[in-house]
Amino acid sequence: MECRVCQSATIPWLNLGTQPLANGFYSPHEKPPPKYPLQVLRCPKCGLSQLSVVVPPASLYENYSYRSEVSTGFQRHCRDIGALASNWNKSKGRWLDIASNDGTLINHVGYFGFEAQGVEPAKNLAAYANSQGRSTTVGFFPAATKNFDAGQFAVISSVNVLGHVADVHAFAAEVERLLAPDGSWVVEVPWVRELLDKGEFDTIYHEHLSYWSLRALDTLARAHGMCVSFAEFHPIHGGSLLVRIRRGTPNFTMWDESRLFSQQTYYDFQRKMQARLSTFVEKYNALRGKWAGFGAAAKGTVFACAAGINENHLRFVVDETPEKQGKLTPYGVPIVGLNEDTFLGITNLLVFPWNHLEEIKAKLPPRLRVVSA
Ligand code: DWN
Ligand code: ZN
Repeated sequence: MECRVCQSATIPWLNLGTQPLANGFYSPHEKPPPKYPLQVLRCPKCGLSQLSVVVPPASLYENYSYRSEVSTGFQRHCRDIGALASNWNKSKGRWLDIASNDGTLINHVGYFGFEAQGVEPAKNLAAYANSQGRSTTVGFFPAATKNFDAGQFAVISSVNVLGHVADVHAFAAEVERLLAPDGSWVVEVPWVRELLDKGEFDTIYHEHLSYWSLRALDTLARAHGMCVSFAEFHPIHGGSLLVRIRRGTPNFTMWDESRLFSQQTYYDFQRKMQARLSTFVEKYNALRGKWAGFGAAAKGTVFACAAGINENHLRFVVDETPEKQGKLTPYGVPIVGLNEDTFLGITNLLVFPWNHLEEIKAKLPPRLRVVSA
């Protein structure tokens, strides 16, 4: 299979067998969701990793249960993005957020004087965003913006989106068409170097088609007359690259990503993944009492399936997202909301979204024994 960015031949490095869709929550009267193969390949030239199979996007995103505004950490992060772009595009103007979810980012950048709008494929989320006054067009980018005038946006953002896209060249070409001559494309992606260093195997699932290096982002930008001109590291989602892409060839020195090109890095990853799983199993077996989970996160599905967790191990999983409550996780555990009685009778709690651990801990009764995935 060819690299979707630079067309080099790829090398397989991880096989996670068959897995359910990570956000495949289902009602108690429905059948459990189907499983698809989950195999990862790497590009020896640009450092991108990608999945071997693309699940049709309509089945993943037309109704989507993940809501950005549930995390206050993400809300703060939106302000940081707004402040950065405000500095780059001092005369402000129009801002397009691609895959804008519930409109959390467009809501925040509005405070910086931008006239912001979103485009979002999930009908449920777009309807919610519009009901909150966050102007949102329903549809997949790039098809949904084909009738938009060229060159009209001072800023285009795609925060945690590019990893979900199969045809990244069609995506970049449409960004370039819509961007004002001195406009900025703000891209945020989880950084594959962090994924490998920290053994974040649970961020690998069917929605995430690509795992980006800085070099791969720059290669994509250059294929469309643009280039990376700024990059910053953010701890969000396990360690992300926040990048500014614009036209021309500004002076930017690439970061060190040499270990992406060594096979040893990929062997080491397997060891880190096994170590995380066995640490959990040891803690689970050592702590007596009743267990529940917190966070019906996509990454929680991958972790639970790899660890063999099911309804015999966890009474329920708590999640504050209204769309997820009342359903079952793809690994068969009921999802409940959070109130003062939620943890009655529970002694141990497995927090799946380790990326929000501190925010979640602050909401828990101090008597609970908390284990992070
Ligand atoms: O790329 C993606 C990222 C942005 O988000 C998507 N493919 C899907 C999703 O991944 P995830 O589901 O692993 O994301 P989170 O943000 O780690 O999920 C956290 C879950 O925990 C959400 O369901 C919300 C929930 N939560 C909660 O109920 N109370 C989270 C916090 C912080 C809370 O206080
Ligand atoms: Zn490549």
